[in-house]
Amino acid sequence: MKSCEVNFDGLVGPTHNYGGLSYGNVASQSNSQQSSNPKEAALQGLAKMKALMEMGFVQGVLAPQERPDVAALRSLGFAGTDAQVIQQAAKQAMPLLVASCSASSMWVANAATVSPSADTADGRVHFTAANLNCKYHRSIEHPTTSRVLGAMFADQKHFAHHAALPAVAQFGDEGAANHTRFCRDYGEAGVEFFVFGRSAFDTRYPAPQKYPARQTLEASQAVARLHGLRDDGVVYAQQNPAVIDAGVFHNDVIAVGNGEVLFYHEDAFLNTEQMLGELQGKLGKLGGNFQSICVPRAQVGVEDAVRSYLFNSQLLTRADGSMLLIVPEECRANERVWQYLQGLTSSGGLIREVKVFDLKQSMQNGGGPACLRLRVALNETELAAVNPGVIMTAPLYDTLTQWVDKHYRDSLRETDLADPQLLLECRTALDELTQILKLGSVYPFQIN
Ligand code: SUG
Repeated sequence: MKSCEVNFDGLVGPTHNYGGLSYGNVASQSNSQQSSNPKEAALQGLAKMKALMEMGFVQGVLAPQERPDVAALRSLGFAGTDAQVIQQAAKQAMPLLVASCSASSMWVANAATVSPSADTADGRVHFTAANLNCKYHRSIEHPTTSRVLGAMFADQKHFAHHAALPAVAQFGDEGAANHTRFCRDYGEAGVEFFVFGRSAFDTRYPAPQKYPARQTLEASQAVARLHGLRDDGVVYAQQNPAVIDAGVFHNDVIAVGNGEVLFYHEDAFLNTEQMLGELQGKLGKLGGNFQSICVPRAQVGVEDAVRSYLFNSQLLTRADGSMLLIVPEECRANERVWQYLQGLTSSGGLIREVKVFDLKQSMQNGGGPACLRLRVALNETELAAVNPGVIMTAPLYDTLTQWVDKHYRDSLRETDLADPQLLLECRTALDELTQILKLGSVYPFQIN
């Protein structure tokens, strides 16, 4: 049976703003308080989805969340009508209002970890929503994420959904941003590669000194157990703590994998040789031929990688088996990175083409092409079982761009977040969106 990898991209929500909420994420910190353009952000994301669809890839869309999250504010003691809750929070605790307004659910690589049916014990596709518990503004995403994923992948015969792990730092889980899968073919059993930043219970593993390591080994192991993965089909590796301290807050900022290929920076991991050997051995047992492309620090430094998001790219397999890299505009703007990419594609190696996308609105919050998509490998039967409303088509693209034009503002500053009208705009837009994407009732304002 034919299988493929579907990219479900996060649709940017109407409250996209620069809150400076993510300590350890250089872009989020340095663009804090700038004016954002939610309309442009959503259209940039949609343009990428359309381009991939037109290249022949199956493309999906994942809905944004209701913001401000009034229920989250109520749970922190603000009371009264929704408008009063927002206004009190603005007066007494602006950082909490900003967090409750974040459109961070757009970075759906952090929505969940997904294991394809060929890897799991019960032969279903497994999803574990990420608790994102390192940052308050992200920790409030998972209940709605679970409902949205449930509405997209509803058929229990094919899809199994797990609730987020316990919401404590020891089980900090950031989803697919620290997870890659290697395989010969998407429909065959593969090797799932879990990268963690620290161990919560084992002091032998080093930890970064400056910035938080968001993903723990114990969280990754729990996800592998929940999904029923075989020991032979799993490799764990530790991120180099020094690169976390240099701003690599997720592994997908320093490495990307697809098919039989890992594209990574020389400084990305600890014990790299051992890790590569294990990946080669385990994929080899499944008949695969693991290959790695290491970007030397002498050519591209970690700082250039963080600034350009070279590795936050989408590595895609084309119909002829060759590979394509989707990178953000910032890669072209960086001389060393662009030179490296020119050399890479002209060397006759696996990666033949680079395509550049303008995702500046998201990039300024530390979200590149890879952050914006959740990968789900599906066979034909499973793909047919996905809610068809969320699969991108030319008419859906047109409808969504019109929807964005109608509902989104083209400028948003921190002071605008205190305007209760923004909540009404967001709810009106999302109510329409659930009808467009045929999701049913998934948002708190639709349920309560
Ligand atoms: O969690 N930024 C996100 C970016 C997530 C990128 N995802 C991946 N690498 N997969 C984060 O740090 C910034 C929000 C703000 O500052 O307003 C933010 O949440």
